[in-house]
Order: sequence, then structure tokens, then C-alpha cells
Amino acid sequence: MDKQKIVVFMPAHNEESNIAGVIARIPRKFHPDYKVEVLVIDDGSTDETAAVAKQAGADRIVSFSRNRGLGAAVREGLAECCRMDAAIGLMIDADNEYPPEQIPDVLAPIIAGFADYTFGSRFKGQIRGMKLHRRLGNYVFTLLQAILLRKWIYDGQSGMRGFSREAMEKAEIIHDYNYAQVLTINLVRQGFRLEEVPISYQVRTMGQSFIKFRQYVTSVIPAIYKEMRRPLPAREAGKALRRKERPSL
Ligand SMILES: Nc1nc2c(ncn2[C@@H]2O[C@H](COP(=O)(O)OP(=O)(O)O)[C@@H](O)[C@H]2O)c(=O)[nH]1
Ligand SMILES: [Mg+2]
Repeated sequence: MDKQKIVVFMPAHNEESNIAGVIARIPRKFHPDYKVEVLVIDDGSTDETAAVAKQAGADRIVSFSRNRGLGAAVREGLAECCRMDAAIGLMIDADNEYPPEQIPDVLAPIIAGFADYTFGSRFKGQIRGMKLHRRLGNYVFTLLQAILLRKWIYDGQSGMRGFSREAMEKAEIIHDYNYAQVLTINLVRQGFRLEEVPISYQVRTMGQSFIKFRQYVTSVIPAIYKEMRRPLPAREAGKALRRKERPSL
């Protein structure tokens, strides 16, 4: 039988000093039924991100001619995974903060058929170097999602997430600036099953975070509000209820 495909994709904006390190750490052969390909969404980088990624072994690079934003890049990443015929997708930040070695762990619940959407969860795992204000920001935005979804969540802003094929096809990201919260609200409200897997996280030592507090809050809050008010696709929600749940131990 032909192997199915897992596509690991990275949204990247000016990550020439980090992206090769991430690509080198991605395990390519960890499951007998799957092969792994690497996709980079280069969001209008003005440095050598695309060339460095190619050199490091990325199988496919999609380059935007100008910077469109992280939400737009992840939306394109999910769509491109489907075009590449992926059965499973995994998104990981290109800044070397998340552990590619733990991709098999983050995908295990999807491969086993008990989840459609997974987070590599920093707050269930280990965190090194995160500043207090970022920690607090993460708590606040995660708590907001937990309240809105009536479901306990640990790490609503994780930059490492797994997707079943159906989740990739049905996901909608309603703003270009970011994806973190609106994507989870969208998928969970459609009935997709979310699981969080503990990972270890090391804050970057090179390059810069793109987050500017004011812009983040003024973009993300209205987007969350808008996503919550969108009508649910009813048929899909009903279908989701009949999916397999994880057996409790
Ligand atoms: N597509 C896209 N990706 C971006 C942009 N800014 C940052 N990124 C990528 O998004 C990921 C997370 O960004 P980062 O700045 O590390 O955010 P933080 O980890 O929350 O501080 C990294 O892979 C960045 O390369 C952008 O404007 N567009
Ligand atoms: Mg980062």
C-alpha cells in the first residue's frame, strides 16, 4: 500500500537565521504508514528565508510577493497541504521555539483517530524563557477561549498544531493578521475534537517576535467576537457528534 502523506508546514517571515534549524530537526520517518514532506509559506520575507529553507531541504515553498500576515499564511498553508494531498497536516513556527522532535507526539491522537485537531501544549509541558507579560497574555487569551467554548484549554496560542484532513478542509481563518484563537473557535464549534499534548518550549534567541501588544489586542479581540457570532454549519456539527472519542483510561 502506498504511504499516506503528512505535510509539516511553517509560516515564516524573515526567519533566515532560524528556519534551517527547524527543518533539520523535523523527523521524516517516524511512522511506517506515513511519509513526511515539508512546506514553507514565506510571507513576503525580505531576507533569505526562502533560499535558506530550500537549501535546508524544504520540499515546497510558497512565497507571497508581499507580507500578508500570519493568519493569511496559515490559511494558505492548510489549503496547500490539501493540494499536496496530505492526509494529516502539522503547523510549526519557523523560529525554532517549538520542538520538531515532538511532532510524532502531537500527531499521535490524530493518527490514532481520536482527535481532529491537536496543540503542542506549552502550558501542559515545559517552558523556558517566556517573559511574565507574555505568560499573562497567554493566560488571558486562553481563558477567554475556554469561556467562549465552555471547554478547558491550556495553550490557546500554541504555534505547533496538528490537523486531520477534514479539519484542514473545513477550517476557516477569518482574519489575515493571526489565526491562533479564531481557528480554534472555528474548529471546535464545528465539532472537531481537540486534544492537547505536552511539549517543551524554548523562547527564541535569534530574530524578533512579531507581536506588538496594541496591534495584537485590537486585531484579535474583534476577530474573536466576529468568529463567535458566525452561524455554525449545522450538518457538520451533527456529523461530528458521532466521531470516535478517546477511550478513558
Ligand atoms: N506569515 C507570517 N508569519 C509571520 C509573520 N510574523 C511572524 N511570522 C511567523 O510566525 C511565527 C510566530 O511568530 P513569532 O514572532 O515568533 O511570534 P511569537 O512566538 O508569538 O512571539 C514564526 O514562524 C514567524 O516567522 C508575518 O507577518 N507573516
Ligand atoms: Mg515565536
